[in-house]
Amino acid sequence: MSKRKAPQNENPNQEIVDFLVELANYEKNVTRALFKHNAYRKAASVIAKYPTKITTGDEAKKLDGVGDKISKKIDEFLQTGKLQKLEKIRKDDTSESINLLTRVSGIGPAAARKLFDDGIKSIEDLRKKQDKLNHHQKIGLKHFEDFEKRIPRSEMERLEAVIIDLVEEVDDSYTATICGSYRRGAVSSGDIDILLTHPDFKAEDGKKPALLHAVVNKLVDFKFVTDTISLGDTKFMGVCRLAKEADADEDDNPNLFRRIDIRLIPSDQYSCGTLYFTGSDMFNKHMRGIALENGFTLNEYSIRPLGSTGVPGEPLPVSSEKDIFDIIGMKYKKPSERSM
Ligand code: 8DG
Ligand code: CA
Ligand code: CA
Repeated sequence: MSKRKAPQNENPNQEIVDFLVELANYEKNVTRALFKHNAYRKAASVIAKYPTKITTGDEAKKLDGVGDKISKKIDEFLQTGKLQKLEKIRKDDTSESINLLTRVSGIGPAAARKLFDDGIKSIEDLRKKQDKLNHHQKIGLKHFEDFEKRIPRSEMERLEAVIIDLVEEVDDSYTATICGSYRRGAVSSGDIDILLTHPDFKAEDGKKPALLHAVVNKLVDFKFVTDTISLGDTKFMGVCRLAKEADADEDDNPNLFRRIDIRLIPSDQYSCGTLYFTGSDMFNKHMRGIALENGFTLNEYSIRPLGSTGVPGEPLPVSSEKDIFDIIGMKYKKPSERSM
């Protein structure tokens, strides 16, 4: 999961959206109140889509996902131009440090709190105390500046071409799809989310790690992958970068290190997999809700009917993402229509 989110487009309520996102991050990283985190995110998401300028908290409250407390905060912000709660959070060194530490790949809210309690408050402190970090966190720190930078779509296209070529050289029966924000058409992406499948691999076969490892080895041999964070039977997490083009100038070919994840998925689960890993995660939550309302349970592996007792049945056969929308009675949405 990448940590830097794309800036939203200009919006008449951008300032409200921004303070809600800031509060959401605070609740996730510092207080670890995930319920509040989700409430702020949901409100930010509906307000981001609201077409006209909101002038009172009551007006916002009519939107699904904006409750009493958030509508009061909107009033306070509209009337005073700021928020007491945010002013306090911003002045508080604890939350500032914890927020900063969680920007390192591999450092979650719990690890950040622990490091903070050990006296680590800055990236510089981290560099001096690397023995406190695990392998993933060390790589996250090593590439901290690069991982903070989003990947322009033009570079994503070049990354995609290199990956698809190399995968094909291993075995042209593979299918590889870059999912995440890139598949949704985003102008920039935080990282590279690759899904991989092969016709010889079905869920009933159990594990086939060799299919993943052959691809990873190829990417390493080619020096496209530069670091391995972790390699399991179905998931690779690592770092990659494009080779420098001889004639390119520094600006359009900065040749930065990028986070890459590859997941190997059985071919009969590929549609549920690409649907899930294309997101957005708000869209997934929304779609899972609709599935449930219609008696189905949907996750990254399968869609299953819920019996009258609420126990999921066997996975339904699906051969495209559209099949899944059809089953739950939802109008098909192209990847570019899933960015909520
Ligand atoms: P970005 O990298 O450009 O910032 O955006 P993204 O591609 O949409 O986000 P991501 O964090 O890389 O996650 C990729 C997709 O995975 C996301 O769009 C939907 C799905 N996903 C969820 N929940 C989670 C989760 O908790 N962790 C991860 N890794 N992926 C998730 O729906
Ligand atoms: Ca990701
Ligand atoms: Ca991504």
